[in-house]
Amino acid sequence: MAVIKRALISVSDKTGIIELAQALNALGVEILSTGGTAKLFREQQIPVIEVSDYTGFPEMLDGRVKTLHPKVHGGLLGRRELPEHVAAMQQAGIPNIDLLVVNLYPFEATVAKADCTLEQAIENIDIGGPAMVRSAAKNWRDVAVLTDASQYAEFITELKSTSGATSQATRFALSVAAFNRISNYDAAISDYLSSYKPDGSRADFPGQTNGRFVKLQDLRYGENPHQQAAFYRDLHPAPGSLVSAQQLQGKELSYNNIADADAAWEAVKSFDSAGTACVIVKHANPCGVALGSSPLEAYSKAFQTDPTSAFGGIIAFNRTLDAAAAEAVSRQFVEVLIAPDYTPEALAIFKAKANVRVLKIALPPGGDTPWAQGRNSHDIKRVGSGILIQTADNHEISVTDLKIVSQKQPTPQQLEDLLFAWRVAKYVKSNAIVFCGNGMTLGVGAGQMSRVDSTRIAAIKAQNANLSLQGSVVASDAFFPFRDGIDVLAEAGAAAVIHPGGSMRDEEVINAANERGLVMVLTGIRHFRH
Ligand code: 93A
Repeated sequence: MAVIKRALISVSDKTGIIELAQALNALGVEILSTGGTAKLFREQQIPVIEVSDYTGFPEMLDGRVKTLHPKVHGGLLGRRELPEHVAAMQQAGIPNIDLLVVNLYPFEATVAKADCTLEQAIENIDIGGPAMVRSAAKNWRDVAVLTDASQYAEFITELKSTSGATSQATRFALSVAAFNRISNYDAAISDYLSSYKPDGSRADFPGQTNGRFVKLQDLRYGENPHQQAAFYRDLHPAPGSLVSAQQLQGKELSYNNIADADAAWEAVKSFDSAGTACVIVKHANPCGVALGSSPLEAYSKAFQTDPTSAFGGIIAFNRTLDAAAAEAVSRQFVEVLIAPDYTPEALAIFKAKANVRVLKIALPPGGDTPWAQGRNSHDIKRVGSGILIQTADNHEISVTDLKIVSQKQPTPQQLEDLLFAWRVAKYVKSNAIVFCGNGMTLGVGAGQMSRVDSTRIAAIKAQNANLSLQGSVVASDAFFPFRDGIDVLAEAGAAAVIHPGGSMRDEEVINAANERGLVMVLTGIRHFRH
């Protein structure tokens, strides 16, 4: 047990610091503090010694040098059990400092502001704070270090029960937390600075080369029960992303639940401007997507696409879930439900189904800063001992981007359905073929090695669900390399097709469309998803 006799407190975030200082004072601990912190304590009649008085060296360079002094670092780093250290410190007149309480200049909060300049960011890089935290955390056998206000309450409780001492286990845990904080802090600085090009302009990519993650939870297992897994979030998550989900009820989320929930949520979010949408996902692929005049209608249509696959699915809505839709959803086996909000009646319906995981995620607000948007727009994929990084597939098309290449012209309704099908195809694993009509998917072919097989599968799925493909529209995530895919979808009953174009055999493919009396429009961009 190490009894605390002297503490150095230097905090930017003053939350809870008075209570901590009062508790330390009551235990007879001498408190040293930097300017702003010391002022606050004096105002509260808490006895405090200014670090500058303690070291005999004034704060200088606009506070850039406050605590960078041997009397501070020696006091934190000296080992109590080594006679040489004790003797050296005595000779230099350096007393022990047994507790360090520091939270750092608010760098992350500063750069999160939309109008933050490079100069403001630089001024908010803390130097003395992290240096002291490292000294104290390195010397955890003798020194305790607090780096966040959330740690104070438990710490005070421990001190009170031991008359001002800390255990070795506590000090070690605090040391680990301290190094964690420092490493995240440095990553935030390095991420931010690497978003600048040498000429001082902002680079969109690559920004997050030092991507750091914060563990949210350990998972029971990974994709399979013999794999270990955990869930991490970005250091600075994008608003409205899955990591900000609030679980309102249900069993613990599994690895596969989380992966599928993300796929469903990202897809349904993309229909925000299109209206009320429902996306049902199985094994990372949408097996039903639909728009409706209500959540109930959207769900009923999405479910109709592939009722067999929807069993045990992940279901996401982009609007508040009401009782009518909840009632309908609760009739099927659902693993995870996601919506921006729920009516109390809808929640009451799920209370009876205690296993269903119900997640609430706020839709992203419009006014995200460009920096935050850029930072969160990267996809990361593991390959061997490396990673692949790319900007996310954020491309959106509108009617004016489409090139009509068939003799037959699309009707306005067909154009609307083609755009809907195209948006769905973006969220289906390649090769993706999506038959749609009337704002709903009719057949989804996903993840096949050949486009023509995906087309066949999509048609079979529609047949299995007793949905007619007569007059339907089709989206293909990439171009048709041969006419065979066109022949299959025409025979299935499709009347219009949307795809990127750009194949060596575009002419053959367009001729096939004309021969079959199909409308064909090209997007000029593709949406591979692997
Ligand atoms: O400017 S610094 O990098 N130089 C220092 O020597 C130093 N020592 C403590 N920043 C320094 N600090 C930081 O000051 C602490 O990490 C804390 O965030 C802040 C508290 O200042 P004040 O007590 O004046 O409000």
